[in-house]
Amino acid sequence: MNEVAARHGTANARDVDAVVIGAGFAGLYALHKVRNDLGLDVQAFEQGSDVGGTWYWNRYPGARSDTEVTAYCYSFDRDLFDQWQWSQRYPRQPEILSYLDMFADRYDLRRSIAFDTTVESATFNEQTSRWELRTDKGERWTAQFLIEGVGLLSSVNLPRFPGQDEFAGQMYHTSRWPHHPVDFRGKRVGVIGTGSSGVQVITEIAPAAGHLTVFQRTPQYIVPARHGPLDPELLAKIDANYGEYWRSVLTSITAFGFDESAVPAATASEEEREAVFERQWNSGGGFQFMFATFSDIGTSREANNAATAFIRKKISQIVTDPETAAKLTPHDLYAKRPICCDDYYETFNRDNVSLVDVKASPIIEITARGIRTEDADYEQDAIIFATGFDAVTGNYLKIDHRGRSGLSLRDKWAQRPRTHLGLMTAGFPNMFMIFGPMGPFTNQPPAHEAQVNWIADAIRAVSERGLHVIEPGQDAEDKWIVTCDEIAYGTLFPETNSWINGANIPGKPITVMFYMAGMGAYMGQIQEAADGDYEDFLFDKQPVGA
Ligand code: NA7
Repeated sequence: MNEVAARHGTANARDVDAVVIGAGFAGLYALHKVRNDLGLDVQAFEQGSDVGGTWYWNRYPGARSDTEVTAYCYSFDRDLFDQWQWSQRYPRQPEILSYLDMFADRYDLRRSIAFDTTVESATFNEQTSRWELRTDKGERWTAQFLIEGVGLLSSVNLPRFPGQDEFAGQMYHTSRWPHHPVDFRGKRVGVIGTGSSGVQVITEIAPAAGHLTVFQRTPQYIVPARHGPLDPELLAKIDANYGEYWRSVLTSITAFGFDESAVPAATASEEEREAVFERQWNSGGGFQFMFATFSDIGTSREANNAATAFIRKKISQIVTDPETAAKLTPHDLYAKRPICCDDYYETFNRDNVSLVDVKASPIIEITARGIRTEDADYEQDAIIFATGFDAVTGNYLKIDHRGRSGLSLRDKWAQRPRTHLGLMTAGFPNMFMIFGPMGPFTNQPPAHEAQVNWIADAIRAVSERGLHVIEPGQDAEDKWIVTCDEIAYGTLFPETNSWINGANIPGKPITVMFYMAGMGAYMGQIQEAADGDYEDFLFDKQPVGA
């Protein structure tokens, strides 16, 4: 223990080369990479009692990936890809969690993870150039490098309605679901929220519930998923040229592994457009509907209108009660995270399902017996909040980060989050984010791998130079923000409100939080940063005497 550490109250701290926060897809790969490949001494922390991240927490009925699973997995280990047999195209939560369990065992990761442990603060000590961390267990750790895979969609958004604590029935949030099965048979169940989680839980429990009441604030465009077995042709294609498949994922826009359209909607006649949308509706997939039909659904108002007109027509054809169909029909742009779910609109034809428009008649209170809107009381035995997350920045800001000169990340990001490449933020040396703000808006696992590989290369670059610290220059960060804004405002996404721009959380700054040019362009950007000898970054050595 050196004198500086003792001065800073880290006398009882345990020192490691790197700390990883989070044991989901991102954190597990980061731990493997920096511990097993780079050979660093690493400690990881995870709030949950086991590995899995999103797939540990989101255990609600119906929870499943809506990304084709061949691209919703790790790519770096070909044997693992070949050995693991997925049961279907969009696996359910337990299967994905088993995959991550197996991954942790395969690489012997658990021995380096402290579970049930929350990192409360991370302070950069400029005298030692090390991060000092405090956990909720009162432990102190120091590390040269801090790598955070804290989850893009993980910090729970639980609205507080007056009277909420008085409710006498059961109350759940989709992302904090109990580990035991919940029996809704014969019960009156209310679901608040109709995003990706809401639509999955609604369609799954509707057949069992006595009566299901859906409290919808904003209708969304929902296309079928078409769950089913994996496509043998796709598997054969991947098998024949594994490297090429993953290259195609990483050079695409969405990183989903499907063929994206290069055809603008305006070049097709109305009949051709209709046929393309119909084909995609029948083969399923939300991102596919947005990106495999035409190239400009997310950027051209006309193309977007064509897609929304098609989905609106489907809703009116499927939903038999015109009043319910009208409530389910969105009239805004199709420019949120695209959702897919089988039998969603069909569910509203069931006698035991009803829909309440809480924009027209807001929820004013939760009583002992149920949900009270401005117009009516709805008695419930159980209420499910499917109200989403304080996305992208939520979990970063829960940790009290202090960078150079005591700069607080909460202060730095008060108006909007700022990063360079979604990976680092100026003034917070050696702190890496996996899927930090202003990162790519894509399927996550392939992007996690690319980002972690970049982080590992950056750590290597620090040690090869015989130095101690890397951090982005302020100019580079400023330019990246301008780039992200320019690209985002060339799309339709800033014109709708959702977690993508922070508009789902009252009081949160509404701002661009992604690099919207796609995975291929993003890969180019991070590659250029490394190939350009990190000229946008500042390097430093460890202070003398540290
Ligand atoms: P989302 O997509 O943010 O959806 C949350 C839903 O909850 C959405 O329908 C909201 O309506 C609704 N909501 C939120 N707060 C309220 C209140 N106070 N009253 C009524 N309704 C409310 O979260 P998900 O968990 O479904 O999915 C998030 C992502 O996780 C998903 O996109 C995937 O990438 C995985 P709103 O639309 O805001 O009017």
